[in-house]
Amino acid sequence: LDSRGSSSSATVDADLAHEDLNVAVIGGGAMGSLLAARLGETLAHRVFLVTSWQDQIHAIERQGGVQLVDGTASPAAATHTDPVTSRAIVLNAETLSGPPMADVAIVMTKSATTPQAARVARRLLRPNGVVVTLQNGVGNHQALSRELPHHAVVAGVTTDGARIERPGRVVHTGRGDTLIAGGGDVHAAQLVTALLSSAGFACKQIDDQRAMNSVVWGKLLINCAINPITAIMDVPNGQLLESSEALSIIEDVVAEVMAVAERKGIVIPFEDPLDQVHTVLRNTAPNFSSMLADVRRGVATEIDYINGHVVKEGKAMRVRTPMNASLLHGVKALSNAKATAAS
Ligand code: KPL
Repeated sequence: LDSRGSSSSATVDADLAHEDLNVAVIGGGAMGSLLAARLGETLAHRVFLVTSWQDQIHAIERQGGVQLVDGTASPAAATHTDPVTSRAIVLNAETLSGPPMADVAIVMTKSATTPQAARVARRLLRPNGVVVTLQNGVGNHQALSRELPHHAVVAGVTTDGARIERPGRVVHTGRGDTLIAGGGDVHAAQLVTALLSSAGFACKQIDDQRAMNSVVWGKLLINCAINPITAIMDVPNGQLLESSEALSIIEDVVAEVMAVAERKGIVIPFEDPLDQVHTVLRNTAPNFSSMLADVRRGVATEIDYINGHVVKEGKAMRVRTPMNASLLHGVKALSNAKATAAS
């Protein structure tokens, strides 16, 4: 565990029970909306979704909450199931006011905007509050620790899938696993694990010294193997299982990420990493990866924080990462072509 990851100076009030918490979810994309909806649906406490996406704010205010469609049973379920409206109060990230009221702030924004999200978290969190990152990419828990040195920081990863059907409505497209590591504050990690478990996520806490980097690199491996290929092929996750070319690229990507992680002394938290990628592809088969969604919307992707990070670390460690480099360049070229076509 690196030094920043374990630098939280606050410990969580041991009397806090997850049922009594006020929870702020920062970031109104698919996974942020899913968390707010699931937490608001099952728990008695107050859930706030903090976003600057105006259409999302208006839709949630109009509906009185986030609409949630459970499509986890089968792709067909997503089209036949009526949405439930889950209690969640929407807050505009740009006009926050009032005293700090959150006990837990879960950051769900893109990695590129973590510093801004951290400032929102600082504005919302009570003195003993906990900040959690369940974002894709590497370096988020360090960035949060820098901005929030007096709060406990918990890092986690999730392989659940979600997609925004329209502003204010999210589809839970696939069940996965959520791993939580406290980086020195075991009680904070316990609280977050209890919170997410009670909202129906298959959540497990891991506590060994290297846990934080381990869970983050585990998710990094999955994102490296799935996101850029789905973005380039323009297909839902499950379709990669039907393509021998995609499966062979995935094998190379996984081998490269494993080699870099090994050289860095990071233990990937899966018995069989390649099999884990296949499991995530099966569990989130109808899902459009976040990177494909970004490419389609013409917004910046997280490629620099995913395959780009592995390429950078590989160079520093003298480990070759040609497949990750190809995917990095492929996605960048795709985004540039989209930008040129739009201008
Ligand atoms: O994290 C994801 C993403 O799309 O960013 C996966 C797990 C691949 C689900 O789509």
